[in-house]
Amino acid sequence: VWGAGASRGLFLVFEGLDRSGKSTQSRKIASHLEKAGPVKWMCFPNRKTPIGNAIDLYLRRQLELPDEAVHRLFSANRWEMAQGIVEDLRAGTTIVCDRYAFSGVAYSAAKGLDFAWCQAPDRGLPCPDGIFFLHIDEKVGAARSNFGDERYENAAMQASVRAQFKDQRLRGSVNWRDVDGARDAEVIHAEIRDAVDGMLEERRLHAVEQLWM
Ligand code: NYM
Ligand code: MG
Repeated sequence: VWGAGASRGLFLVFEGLDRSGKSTQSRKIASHLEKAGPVKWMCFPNRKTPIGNAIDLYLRRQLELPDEAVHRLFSANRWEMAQGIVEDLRAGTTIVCDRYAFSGVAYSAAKGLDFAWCQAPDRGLPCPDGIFFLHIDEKVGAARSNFGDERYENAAMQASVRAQFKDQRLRGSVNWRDVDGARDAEVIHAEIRDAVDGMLEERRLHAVEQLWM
């Protein structure tokens, strides 16, 4: 557990399937929060680190890796940022993050890896103050999807990932909110903004906790 304080930053995570609007919504809330103080936007995978480079090659099908190995790389890519996240939060910077450990588990478990095994390497990471899960149903997803040729960007995989995201082992012990992602972007943003403004003062009084511990 890392120190609480009235001035610490908030750690907000956006999760969902590919094309669910995470990038749009995470950037909108980051701009909104910038009016109140320093904000950093980040995403996982962070393709810029050496581990992230390997993940990027894997996703673009230029590198073959066993499912177990790439799962550990995705997790390591979060761990290499973890200390920096805690330091930023303590220094008063709010962090808005596009995908985190929840994607890590959902995508790997969707490939058939054991759910608890997938969760284990991310235990102990900084725990977000809020997770906004942008839910889109099959039909909306199919209508929106203009999938590229990255791995996982196909309807069968997305359906399987969607099912994994429902698992209580992901949602149970964290501040998880389902957001209907099928609506107009401004309407969704207004709902998220109200939720975040409502949690601002309350969450800061809590220490930054450790995920799934
Ligand atoms: N992904 C993302 C995983 O499989 N495991 C993880 O831990 C994370 C963070 O990477 N299809 C997958 C989900 C996406 C892909 O992410 C790239 P994005 O946000 O679509 O660029
Ligand atoms: Mg994607």
